[in-house]
Amino acid sequence: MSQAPETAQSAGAAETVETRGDERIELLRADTNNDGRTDVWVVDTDGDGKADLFQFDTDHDGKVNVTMVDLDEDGTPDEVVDGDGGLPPEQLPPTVQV
Ligand SMILES: [Ca+2]
Ligand SMILES: [Ca+2]
Ligand SMILES: [Ca+2]
Repeated sequence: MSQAPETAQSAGAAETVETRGDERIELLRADTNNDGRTDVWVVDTDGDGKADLFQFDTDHDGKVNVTMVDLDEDGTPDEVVDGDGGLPPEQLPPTVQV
C-alpha cells in the first residue's frame, strides 16, 4: 500500500493524437515551477513556424500529462488528450524559465 492514490498514470500513454505534420520543432520549452525540468512544450509539427501542439507536465514529474493539438492553428485547441499523445518530448532543459 505504498502506491500513490492516483491510478490514472499507466492508462494515459495509449492515446495518440493526430497532428498537422510529423515534425517536432520545439518553439518553446518552459519550466513553470523552476525545478529545472520542463513543464510546458510548444511545438510546430508542420514547419510553418506556428505552434500547433502544446504539452503540459501538470504534476512536474518530467512526463507529459496533457497534450493539446490546434489543427487549424486558430489558437484554440481542437483535441485534448491525456498523456503525451504518442509524442513524447526529448528531456532537454527548458529554454525559458517562467
Ligand atoms: Ca518544472
Ligand atoms: Ca505549425
Ligand atoms: Ca507529469
